[in-house]
Amino acid sequence: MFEFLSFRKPVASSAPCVRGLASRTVLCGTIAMTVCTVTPAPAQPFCDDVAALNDEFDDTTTLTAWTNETVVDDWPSQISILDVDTTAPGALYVEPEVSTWFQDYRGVYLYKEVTGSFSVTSRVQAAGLSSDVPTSNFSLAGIMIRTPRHEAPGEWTPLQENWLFITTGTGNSPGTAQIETKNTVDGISVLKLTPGAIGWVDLRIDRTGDTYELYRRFEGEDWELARTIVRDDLPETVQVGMIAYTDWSSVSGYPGGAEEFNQVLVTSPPGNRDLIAQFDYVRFSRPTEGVEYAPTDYDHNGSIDLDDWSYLEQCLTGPGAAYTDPCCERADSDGDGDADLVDATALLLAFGA
Ligand SMILES: [Ca+2]
Ligand SMILES: [Ca+2]
Ligand SMILES: [Ca+2]
Ligand SMILES: [Ca+2]
Repeated sequence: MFEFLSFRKPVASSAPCVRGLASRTVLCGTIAMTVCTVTPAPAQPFCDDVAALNDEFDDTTTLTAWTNETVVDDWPSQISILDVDTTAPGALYVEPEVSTWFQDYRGVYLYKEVTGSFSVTSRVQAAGLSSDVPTSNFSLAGIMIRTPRHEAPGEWTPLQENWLFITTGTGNSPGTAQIETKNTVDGISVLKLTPGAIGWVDLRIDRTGDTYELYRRFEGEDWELARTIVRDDLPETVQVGMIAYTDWSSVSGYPGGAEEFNQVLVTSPPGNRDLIAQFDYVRFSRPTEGVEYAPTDYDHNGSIDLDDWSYLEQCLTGPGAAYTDPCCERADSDGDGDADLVDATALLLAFGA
């Protein structure tokens, strides 16, 4: 924590410090000094490397850290309104145009790339434009993991989509809250719908190696496993992010199938878009429980490579000198309390193995 002084005339002032900073006033003769207190966020242990991808959506500028899947490859944006900490304070707010994530169809997707095993959690609300639950079928929002793919519209080929997701909103029963999970292998989707809940719902996907566990948590309840999916075809580095889509009837009624639909923007009317999606946060972490890592997979990402050397470097203490950062327990492959040449040699031998 540190403090700084701001000087002003001794007049009443309602906001002497910039937004969010605590302040107290000290009088020095006729000069009033405002002491502004800055409390930095707690330092992130460096072993939680993916936590750097977290977004609490309380800063309008963080939107640029997310890649918009359609725009980056020159497809039409299917977004009507999108902002962070603006329409909905502390949240990412998005209203999608007519769109869907099914088979080769693509909807709104804002993602980051993540390597290795991880857990992603988001707090999501999917409402209609003027109702608690959307009234157009398959209007949902949630989190998706996808095999990276970059093709301009003219280069597009069918049956190449590989992804899985969990969403909240309404599916085949418009106006009724539902949870949807969907697994798409080479452009063929298998979906499941289960009862949902109105309002904010927590969604989570744990990726451990090739296994994906999709969870949902309703207000005041515990996490419940919605679906387990095993995919050995997804690459080590995947896209992870937020999806939103609405009004399947208008999508399916558009002539020409996915290839034609993905290249146009269907506005409403004649469409019936009916989704307001809000994301309170998206948080990432490395799995810590129930996962076995190789002794020299120091950064716990499932592979042994130069990144593990970088990890060890941050911990090197020399023989017999104990490390202090708890993250360095991982870099102590022989468990003797230090990170030294023995631990470095173990890594080199694992490279050659
Ligand atoms: Ca938030
Ligand atoms: Ca590693
Ligand atoms: Ca040692
Ligand atoms: Ca050691």
